[in-house]
Formats: sequence, C-alpha cells, structure tokens
Amino acid sequence: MSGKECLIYIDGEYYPESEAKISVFDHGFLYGDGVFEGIRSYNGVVFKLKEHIDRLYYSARAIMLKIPMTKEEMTKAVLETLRKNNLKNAYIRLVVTRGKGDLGLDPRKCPRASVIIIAVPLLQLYDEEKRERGMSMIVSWVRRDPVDATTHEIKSLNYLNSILAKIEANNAGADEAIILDSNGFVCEATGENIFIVKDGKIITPPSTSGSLPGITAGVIKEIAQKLGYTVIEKGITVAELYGADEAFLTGTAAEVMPIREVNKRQIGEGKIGPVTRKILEKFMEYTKDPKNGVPIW
Ligand code: PXG
Repeated sequence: MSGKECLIYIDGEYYPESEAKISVFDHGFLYGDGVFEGIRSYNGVVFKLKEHIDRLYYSARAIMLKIPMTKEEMTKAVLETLRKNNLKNAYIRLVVTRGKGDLGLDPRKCPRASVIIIAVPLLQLYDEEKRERGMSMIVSWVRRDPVDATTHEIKSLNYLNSILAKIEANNAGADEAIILDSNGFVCEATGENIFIVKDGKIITPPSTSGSLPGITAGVIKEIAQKLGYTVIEKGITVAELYGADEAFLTGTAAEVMPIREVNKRQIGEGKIGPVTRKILEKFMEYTKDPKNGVPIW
C-alpha cells in the first residue's frame, strides 16, 4: 500500500493492515478449509455483487460451512469496507474460513467461521498491451480436480491445483496455463474461464468439466447471444483449441483477455480477433452500467 494502510474487516471489526491477523489454528490456514470470492468495483459500483455473494454461500453450503451472517449483512459489510477505505475502483477479497480449531482436521472442532473482507485499490493485474497482443499459454500436466473430488465448482481456499499449473506456466515463460479436465478436455485457466471462436460460433466447456461457473463467463455468454452469436457448451479438445479462429479468457481480474498462442501454436491471427474485440468492448460497456452492480454510496 502506498502510505496509508487499508482497513480490513475481520469478524465485525476493522483493523489496519499491519494488525489484521487470524489465528495459526484457523483451519483456513492449516487445511485450506474455507471459501472465497474475488470481486471488483468499477467507478463506485460493485460489479455483480449479488452473484458473488450467492456463489460464496453456494460454495459454503457445499462444504457445510455455516457463514455466521446473512447475505444481507454480508453485502452491507462489503459496502462498508469499501466506504471505510474510500475506494471506488477496488479489488475485494471476501474470505470465509472454517475458523479456529485444534490441529486435527475435523471441522467439528471449529465452532465459528471467520469472515474476512479485504479491499484494495485495483492493481494492474494484466498489462494492457496483452489486451491487444494476447496471452501466451501452455497446457499444463496438472489436471483439474474432477467433479467428484475437490471440484473447482466450489470456490474453496484450496488452490494448489491452479498454483501448480501457474508454476508450470511461469517456468515455461508463458503468461498462463490451460488446465484440462479429468477426461482430457479443455477446462479453464488457473483463475479464468476459457472460450473459443470457430466459424462464428462461440464455444466454452460445459459445467461438467469441473471449472468454476465464472460470473464473468455468465455475462460473456449473455453478451455474445445479444450480439447474435450462437453459444455452445461442449467438450473442447486441445486440437480444437489449436485450430480455433480465436480464443479468450474471462474472469473478474482478466475481464476479457485474448489468447495468441497455445504450446507455441499460433491461434488465429496471433492477436486479438474481431469477435473477441467486439465482446471485450461490450463487456467494458456492461461494467460501466450501474444497474449491473450495487452502488457503494
Ligand atoms: N476459474 C477459476 C478457477 C477462478 O478462480 C474464474 C474461473 C473466473 O470467475 P469469475 O467469477 O471471476 O468470472 C476464477 C476466478 C486472482 C483472482 O486474484 C482470481 C479469480 C477472480 C479474481 C481474482 O487471481 N478467479
């Protein structure tokens, strides 16, 4: 942080960054036992806040984590954290951990979940030059956990599956990694969903791939259909990805990011394609519309 410390919400209290601490006995820390959301606000409006809060509770329900506040209280706490930090364009991390327990993994030993809200000025997550040039990708050896394992449909604190793929991308000098599902079809990137464009149609993996049902991806499907494109959800092979006319990633941080190459195979023209550009432009307009979020003030 530059100069001023941000204020962080922990279980109903606000702490300056340097004093915002949780217990080493918290099972979020010991076992990755918890759920989270990554949210952002655009110009004083929290983009798709309701959808993020709904997904947080959906994830919590799946892991039998009781969040000790209602959705309404959670929404208020997020907005209050933004106001306290006087943030208009922010990145918000909402974390609910299993809370303090003993050193065993049994969650019954954790009487109360902890709620943490961190809001910081929006950092530059991707350089804007990449927005034109596109990202270089590798396909990772690490498979997405299947839907009958620690599936990423649940946005849990367990991100090692993605982190291993990210390390591999870093080692290969690539921008990002594509992770395949347990059947070898394209699933998603480490923290973004994936779309390809082929013969004017827009294709994305089905929910059965075990990817996170991205909120950005949901908006992109809606925008693509409004623009008149057919959106198909089906298994995408790596060969199909190599042969795509265009490909792009979507996510809260990435927004819409074109892909220029995968495993050194150029995708389409090797830069942002016309369909991706159209969708990116519509998406940026969409984020500016206050009715697509909740105002902070
Ligand atoms: N897949 C995974 C595995 C994710 O974690 C997405 C897809 C995109 O979902 P949304 O709802 O954001 O469109 C995510 C989201 C970060 C960061 O700091 C990661 C995400 C979101 C925000 C920030 O790396 N992941």
